[in-house]
Amino acid sequence: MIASLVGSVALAGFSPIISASAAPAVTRPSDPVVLTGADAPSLIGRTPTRIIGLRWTGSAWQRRHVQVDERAVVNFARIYGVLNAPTTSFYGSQPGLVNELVYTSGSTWTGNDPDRLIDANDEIAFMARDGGLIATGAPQPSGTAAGSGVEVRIIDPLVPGSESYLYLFQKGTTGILPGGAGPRYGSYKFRLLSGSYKSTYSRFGSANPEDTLFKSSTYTRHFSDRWLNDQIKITAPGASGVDILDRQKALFAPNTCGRSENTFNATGVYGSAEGAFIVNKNGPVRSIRSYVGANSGPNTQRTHVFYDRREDIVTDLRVHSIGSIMDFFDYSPAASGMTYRDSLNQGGVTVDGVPDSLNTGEAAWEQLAGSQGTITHVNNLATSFARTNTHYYLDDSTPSDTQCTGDAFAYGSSGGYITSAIPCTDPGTGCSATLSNKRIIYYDAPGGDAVTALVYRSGVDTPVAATATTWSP
Ligand SMILES: [Ca+2]
Ligand SMILES: [Ca+2]
Ligand SMILES: [Ca+2]
Ligand SMILES: [Ca+2]
Repeated sequence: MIASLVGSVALAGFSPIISASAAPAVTRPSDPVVLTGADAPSLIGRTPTRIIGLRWTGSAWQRRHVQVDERAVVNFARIYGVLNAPTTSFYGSQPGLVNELVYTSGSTWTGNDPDRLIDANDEIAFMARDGGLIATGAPQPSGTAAGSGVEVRIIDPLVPGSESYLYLFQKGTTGILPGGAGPRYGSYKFRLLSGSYKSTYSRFGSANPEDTLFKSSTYTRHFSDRWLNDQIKITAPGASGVDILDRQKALFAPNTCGRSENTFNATGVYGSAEGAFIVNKNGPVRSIRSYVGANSGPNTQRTHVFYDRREDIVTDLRVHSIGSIMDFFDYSPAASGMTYRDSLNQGGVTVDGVPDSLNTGEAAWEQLAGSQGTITHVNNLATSFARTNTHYYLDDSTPSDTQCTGDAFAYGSSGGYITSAIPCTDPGTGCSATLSNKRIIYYDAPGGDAVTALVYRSGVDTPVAATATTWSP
């Protein structure tokens, strides 16, 4: 609007009364931009640790956090450190038959990407909010290699006309790089109580206690074993910072304790469990925790990606046919007083241990908000088969259902509950049906409401877009 006014005034021969304003910047404060090597072909063949990010302020270059995460298609027997694939069989499943594109690591049996340079399936990540102005006429940044520039144009399709630019360069051999990136956005400390992963991790039977922490300026998460995440503290401005989580839980059905996140870790009531880590990575833009193994689903995989204001949890079920499944967050008594709402119950109810009556059905989002902060889950369940997802909710300090794990209470317990039969999803037994859920969690200050959640929902449905082209001064 302003641009067209300026244009018409100028055309009429008058001096513009408003200076030509730049396009609005992309303002998705919580969302990342993730490019693959294939999206930025001129980065292919470069050394990951030599890639840096800069933005142009109009008068100077400023360093921004950028991260390269290598990936490769890896055989799951390799992830388990078992080399006689595909004959190895866990519960009748053969991880040696499974090959998936995963993050790689030399600190696990997954191993490093065979191609140690940036290749087509590696990812380059930074935050959308870190873009700046277009660097037209800007000089080559000091400390960077001539001819290495890549311009990434970022747009928010929900805000027509918006654009920001982030520039990627290769470090040069002389000169001092611009500064200004500030502290890393998060810190992930994988701490296995038994010692180092490759020399002490029990992949075939017993529990593997951890004291693992992710911390950013906005939230803290804690893990006590592979599948056991048991802490959420929201530390956004104004939030109380109390731990509102009992546990993220997994069950087949309420009151059915034969399988749970406890048995996924090991020594369930029917025996033991296999498990292994794909990767534990602490990075300046995002940290990544990815693992496999949930009882008779040795290829079932979960990946947490921790950004500073957002956590993505991707769960890929790979197991024989099962009757139903639940994936829900059970909050702690410290969540009392928060308002729970979801896409089917936008008015909300109070989390207080007193039962509530809610509409049921697959929830596109869920949220708890109070003085403790705001947590909004945006759900993205994808199945290759028809399903009925009724959504689970229980707020009851004296629940009649057995609390299979965690404390004795159900505070705002909520999440997906697929009540229809699930066909075999394990390629380790030759099956091809798929179930994947990408749960995107946003952590915010107190005061979130249904509008907050709807904005996040539409932002996930229409993410920021980025295009990379070569740049030179
Ligand atoms: Ca790769
Ligand atoms: Ca690579
Ligand atoms: Ca209640
Ligand atoms: Ca509980």
